[in-house]
Amino acid sequence: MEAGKQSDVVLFGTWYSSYCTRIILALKMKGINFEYVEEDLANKSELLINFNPVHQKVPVLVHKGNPIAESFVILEYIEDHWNHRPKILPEDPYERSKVRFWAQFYDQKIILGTLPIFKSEREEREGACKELSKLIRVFEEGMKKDFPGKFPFYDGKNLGLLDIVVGPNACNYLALREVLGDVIGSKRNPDFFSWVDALKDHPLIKETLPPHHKMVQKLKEKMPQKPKDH
Ligand SMILES: N[C@@H](CCC(=O)N[C@@H](CS)C(=O)NCC(=O)O)C(=O)O
Repeated sequence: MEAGKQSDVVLFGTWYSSYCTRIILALKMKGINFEYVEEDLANKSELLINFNPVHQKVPVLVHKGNPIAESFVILEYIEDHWNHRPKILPEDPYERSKVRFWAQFYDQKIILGTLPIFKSEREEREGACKELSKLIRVFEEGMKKDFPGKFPFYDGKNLGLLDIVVGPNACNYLALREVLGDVIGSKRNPDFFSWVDALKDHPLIKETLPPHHKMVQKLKEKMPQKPKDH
């Protein structure tokens, strides 16, 4: 942050991180003005490390000088603090618990389940794709059971916690396909991807997601480098 340029709400983020896009979506949805500080993760700022000494990761939201780390914690803080604006979570405690459960499943199982696809090749990659597709199927079935008649439950207007958690990550699936081929998509998981396609058309998501070509470039850079032949 530059001296003399202080806002009540400051987000430290990295443009290609879907964890950070979640926070931008929630702030925009609630109409909260904020200052954005772009972090270079290869050369993190001292401010970021001071604000998030435990994980040293983005996103970090600083509100009136108080740092908040971890995207779920930040989303819940935004919901608690600016509680009069459009709601991210349902009112009913049991409904809230189900939303939180599936949001965590998405982070802990599906996002992590994508990593082996990057790291593997040929048959091994095909196996990793099948495993990911199975996890997405568990998610699809769970959502149908827990939110009967509502999945894909995005109502075309308001985004809820699950849209905010899943959208910024899953909406990049076309970039992933451009880099790795037909690894994920509606052929294997039609319900999930029809929801993701609807989310991709939401105006707030459209204006907030990084451009497709930049995402493709970033994914290519993130691919493990093969050793060169001598
Ligand atoms: N569990 C964290 C994950 C955040 C995360 O993995 N951030 C990545 C960018 S996508 C990061 O800052 N990585 C830097 C590092 O690992 O050193 C959250 O939900 O906020």
